[in-house]
Amino acid sequence: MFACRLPWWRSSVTCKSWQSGHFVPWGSCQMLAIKGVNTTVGQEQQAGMKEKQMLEDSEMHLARRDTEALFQEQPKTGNQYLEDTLLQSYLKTHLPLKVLEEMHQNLERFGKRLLNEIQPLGWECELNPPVFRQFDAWGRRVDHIHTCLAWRRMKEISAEEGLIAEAYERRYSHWSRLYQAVKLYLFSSSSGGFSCPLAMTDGAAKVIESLGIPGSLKNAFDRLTSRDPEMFWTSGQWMTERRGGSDVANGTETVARKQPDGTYRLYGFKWFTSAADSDMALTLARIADAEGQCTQGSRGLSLFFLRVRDEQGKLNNIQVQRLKDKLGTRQMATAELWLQGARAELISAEGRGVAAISNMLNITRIHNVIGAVAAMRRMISLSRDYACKRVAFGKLLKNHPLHVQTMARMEVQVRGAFLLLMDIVRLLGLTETNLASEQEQLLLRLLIPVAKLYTGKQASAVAIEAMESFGGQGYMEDTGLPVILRDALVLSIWEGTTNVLSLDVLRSLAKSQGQVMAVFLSTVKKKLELASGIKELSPAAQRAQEAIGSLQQFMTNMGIGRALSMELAARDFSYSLARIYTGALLMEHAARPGASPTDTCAALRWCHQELCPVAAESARGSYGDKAVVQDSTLVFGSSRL
Ligand code: UCC
Repeated sequence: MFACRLPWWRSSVTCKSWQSGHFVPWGSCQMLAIKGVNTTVGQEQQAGMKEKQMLEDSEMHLARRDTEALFQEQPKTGNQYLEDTLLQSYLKTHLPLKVLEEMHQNLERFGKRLLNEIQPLGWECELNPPVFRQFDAWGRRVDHIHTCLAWRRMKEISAEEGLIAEAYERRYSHWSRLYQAVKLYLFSSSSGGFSCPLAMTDGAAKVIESLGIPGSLKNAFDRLTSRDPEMFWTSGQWMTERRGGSDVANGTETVARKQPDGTYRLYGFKWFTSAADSDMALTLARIADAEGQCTQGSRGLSLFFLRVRDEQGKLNNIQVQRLKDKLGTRQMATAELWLQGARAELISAEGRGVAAISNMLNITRIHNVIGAVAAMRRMISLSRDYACKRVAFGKLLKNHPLHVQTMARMEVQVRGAFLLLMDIVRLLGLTETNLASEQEQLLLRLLIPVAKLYTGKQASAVAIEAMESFGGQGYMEDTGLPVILRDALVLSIWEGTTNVLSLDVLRSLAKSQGQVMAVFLSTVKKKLELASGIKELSPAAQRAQEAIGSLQQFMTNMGIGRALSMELAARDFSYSLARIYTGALLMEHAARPGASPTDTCAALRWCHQELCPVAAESARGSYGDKAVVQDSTLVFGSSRL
């Protein structure tokens, strides 16, 4: 019965007990022999029923016990704040001591709360996605979006932790924004998708604040920025209509009709409304004149505020058509909504809707960067822990240099992205407290789309790479790893795709008549000056200097006027800005007093990559007329041209 047959693929370790249906490792067969259990066919025929049963019982027992011994260790993280040495070194370098001490205490506490309370809730949100019920049992239309308890608890926790409030109370002056961003960064990958409504809530608060908090919006502002869970509201950002999400100027069909009391009623179809369970929303619509005519294009768009439900919970003349069936962010309800006379308030100047909502977009894009850095950090932390536990080919993964090399490459990426994020929220904080120079404001305008587009791509690449570092386990749903990947994949899509954001980079150049580039170059050069004087960093500084030279040469050759070529170069141009600026930040961090050799190593490695791809591609003729024809032929074949 126990004749050990070694499967051909595992000749040295395992054997199979086919009769029992259990997979018995090789060691178990030997143990049976040692115990004196008779396992030959002849002897077994003489055994009574009782003995046979005993034998089967012991086989079951051993099979299970030995299989259990084969279980792999689960990767875990501890207090995320305490484990994040780069975050801590950044705060230590930049914050005034008193602010640092207060923040440190609070972040340590928050790190514990994330581990013990918030992470399990986040997983609950993943397991219990929102459910849409259109009709009640009696056929009445209810359009109810049911969210789970954990999701609603996330909303309360967000208020308690001041995840929005912190940025608007400004108790740490310009450092408040950075502090809020750090908390959101720690919260993001445990939040079960709640980071999304928080992004839009922050964006809405920013828009209202930038309008001077008009009396009619005071209540909304107070609620969006409240620490009281009973008071706290979240907001949606309803921009995308059925003709698409990028070309807002031409795709928006929603019409606003003015009412005798000065309010408006909105009629239209919003095709992609995230966090549809939110309390309020900001949305774009075209105001119809007395004849019912609307101005088309961007100049016809105005910005509106609306409540989603009234005090009794009744929808504001809104019908939910359905929930979106998304690849990721499934914890969060994204809906298609019919606006059928939704009561709304005009909050921008007529025809200035896009300019007004761009305040919101810039904030949600920063949140996107936060989400990207957080996803990368979480994947790498889990992968690092796994590498210290998992044995393969006779040793821990951490003792396989090739495995560690792959992880180190990811680590360089997340370090760069993290410093870019910190620099942006530092600039935002200065701007919001009127401490930013004009140059710093221009730099912020340029860096937001650059960081959003670049870190979105990094997050996808790092999440996939990190998933691979777990082998097959990384692909298993119940490890929680695929969720992180799925949720990261949206980061390069929503809030503007990579190409749309590249065009926004060009928009910032055009609007400032090139001033943003002058500020960019002078800022980078200043950061490099420090690094150039440090021997270990000088090769990186040298490469960055060369990249700046190439970038300037490219811009001279191209000239701002050559619109088509510049548009073709927009993506590579934006990547060049991201790589050069991030390289400068890594060098700056490595040049500070008390920097470690690891900081230097990260800066050097970052600068080993092609820092100015736009110059390299330009030299290859990638932006000329010939390239345009070649691109088309490659994609569509000559017959379709
Ligand atoms: O809503 C969505 C999903 C929600 C979920 C979000 C959660 C994220 C959280 C992550 C956490 C993990 S998705 C929908 C997202 N949709 C977009 O992002 C739209 C993408 N499209 C664009 O960005 C386009 O480029 C548009 C809409 C901005 C283009 O509109 P226009 O009207 O054609 O553009 P114009 O004419 O160039 O700009 C109109 C005005 C100009 O100002 P003036 O008139 O003074 O010159 C621009 O300078 O708007 C100004 N403007 C800006 N200002 C445009 N963009 C900006 C900007 N980014 N910053 C400052």
